[in-house]
Amino acid sequence: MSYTLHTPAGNFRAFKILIAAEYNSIPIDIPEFDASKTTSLSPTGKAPVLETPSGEVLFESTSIARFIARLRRDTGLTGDGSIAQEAAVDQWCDFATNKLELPACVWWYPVAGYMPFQQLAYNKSKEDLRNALKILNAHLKEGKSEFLVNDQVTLADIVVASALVYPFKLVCDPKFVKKFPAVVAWFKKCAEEDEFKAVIGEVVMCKKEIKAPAP
Ligand SMILES: N[C@@H](CCC(=O)N[C@@H](CS)C(=O)NCC(=O)O)C(=O)O
Repeated sequence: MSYTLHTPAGNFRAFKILIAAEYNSIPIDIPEFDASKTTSLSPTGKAPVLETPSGEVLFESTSIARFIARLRRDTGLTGDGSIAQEAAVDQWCDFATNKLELPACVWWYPVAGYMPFQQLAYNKSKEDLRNALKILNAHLKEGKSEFLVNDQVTLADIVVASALVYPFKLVCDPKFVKKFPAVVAWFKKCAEEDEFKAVIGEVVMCKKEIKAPAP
C-alpha cells in the first residue's frame, strides 16, 4: 500500500509534491498518466491527484504538498513547530499560487504550446512576475534567514521554487532576473539540494528567452 500520484510527466504542479516526498522519504508511485482516471477521481478533473494508502483522494497540488509535508514533523518542512512558522510557510505557498504561478504560466505556456500567444497577456505576465519577484527579492535580501522561513528548506521554498523552475529555464533571461539577485542565489541553492535534483534534475538557467510563435 503506497501513495499514488496521477500526473502527466514533467508537470510543474507535481514538483512540489514529489520534492516534499523526497525530504520526508515517502515513496510515491506515479502510474502512466491517464487523463480519464484524473477526471473520474477529482471533482475538478485536473491533475495532479493523490490517492492515499487508505483510499482517500486529494486534489489541488499545494494542498497535496502540504499533506505530504505534514506527514512528518521531524524533517522541518512545516517550520520549527510553532504556529507562527507554520503560518509563514502557508503564506509563501499562497504567495506562489496567487502571485507567481499565474503570471509564470501565462508567460511560458505559449512557449510550451499549451496556449496561444497573445501580446497583451505576454506583457502583463512579465510585469506581474517582475512585481512578484521584487517582493521575494526584498524578503530574501533582508537576510533574516538562509531560506524563506528559517535556516533550512521548508515547504515554502519547495512550493515557491517549483513555480519558478520552468520560467527560469525557459523565459526569464539574464536581463530579466538581473534585478533579483537574492532570488536567483536562493533558487540555485534550492535547486542544488539532492531532494530537488531527484525530481527536477539539473536546472540550467535561461540564457536567451524562448519566444512563442506569434499567431
Ligand atoms: N489549482 C490546481 C490546478 C490544476 C491544473 O490546472 N492542472 C492542469 C495541469 S498543470 C490540468 O489538469 N489541466 C487539464 C485541464 O484543465 O483539463 C492545482 O494546483 O492542482
